[in-house]
Amino acid sequence: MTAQPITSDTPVSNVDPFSYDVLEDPLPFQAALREAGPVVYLEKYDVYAMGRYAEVHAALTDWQTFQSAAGVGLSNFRYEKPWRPPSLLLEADPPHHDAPRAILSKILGPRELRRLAKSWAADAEELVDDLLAKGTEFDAVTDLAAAFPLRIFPDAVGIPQEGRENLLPYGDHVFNAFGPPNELVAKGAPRVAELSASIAAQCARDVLTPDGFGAQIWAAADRGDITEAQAPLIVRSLLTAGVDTTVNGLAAVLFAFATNPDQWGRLREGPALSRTAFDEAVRFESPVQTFFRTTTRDIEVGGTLIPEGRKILMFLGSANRDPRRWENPEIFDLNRDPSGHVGFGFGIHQCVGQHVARLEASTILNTLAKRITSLEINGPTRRHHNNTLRAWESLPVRVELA
Ligand code: OVV
Repeated sequence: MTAQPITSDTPVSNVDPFSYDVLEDPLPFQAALREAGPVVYLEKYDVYAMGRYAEVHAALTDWQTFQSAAGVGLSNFRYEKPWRPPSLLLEADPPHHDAPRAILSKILGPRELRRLAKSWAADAEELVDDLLAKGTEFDAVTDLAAAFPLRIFPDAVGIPQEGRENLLPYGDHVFNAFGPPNELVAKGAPRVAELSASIAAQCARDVLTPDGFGAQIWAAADRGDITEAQAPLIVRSLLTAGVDTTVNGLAAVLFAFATNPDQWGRLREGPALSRTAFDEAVRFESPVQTFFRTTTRDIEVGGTLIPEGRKILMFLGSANRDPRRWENPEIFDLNRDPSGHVGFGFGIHQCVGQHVARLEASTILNTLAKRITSLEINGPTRRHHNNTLRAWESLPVRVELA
């Protein structure tokens, strides 16, 4: 007998949302998911799914019913040992979640970031100058979307040079590992021990520069706000969640502009639009596509009873393109107010690094807007497949200089 939902009128899907075809283009599957109903049972994984904005938003807000502590991947920590020590933020709920969250929220907050804005702008100018000096055709992924975060973020955290090449591969594996144990996870498996050791080594107090985010986390341990055992795991969260996400967020906004030339013109008229543009791109592409939650009690959603202890797959990317919530969701539109999108999640777990991501994006966009009158795709684009991320491998572009 195949696995079944507990209520017989719950819509059932036999599609694998982590299959090659869906990862290559998730939009048709997501549209079908939203159409099928507010809650859909995914036969292949014996889990529930939500694809509409209203239910995803409500579930993310109700952390008491939809917990994170049993893991935000397919694997349920009640039955399976996590493959790495769980994140103190992502895979925890109050009260354990609160102290780590409060500390990071301050360290990564808008006030603290102000002291970085100037040097990041200078770094962006240097990067863009060097790139454009070489020519007007380049890869917007490797040459910009990856190059900029890798240039500034490891320094901002204060990690050593050694091992930085492992940041993207480690993040890629972590985001794959939230999904099912498919081929993408198997491909990453041989390097897990090595990558985990490398990342852990970069979280130690004595390797961190005195003024970075990492040292500030350790300072919180000195004050007694968190324990010394917690500090390195909180640094690990920065290194895990802060690189692949911003790289693909920047790639998303560059892709959106390259395919919507009129919008680039609007950005050039006013640099204040760069922040809206980034959030609109996060809505439009949703670099983090999905996270699971686990029910702490029986709960009825849209006529479906989800029993206690079950995994629910939240389709952030689908909610962000739900026509019930967004007018013309398939259009990247700087006239829209994208606030309320769930691309950074929502509620107590909403991305604690979102201000860092926005500053990175607005910095690089404003630098580019000064130098470039237009950009267009000028070669075959290639997606990077990941169980959680909507990612790019390559975006060949040609630009025109101002
Ligand atoms: C949001 C996020 C993604 C991946 C890892 C983590 C957080 C972490 O805290 O380790």
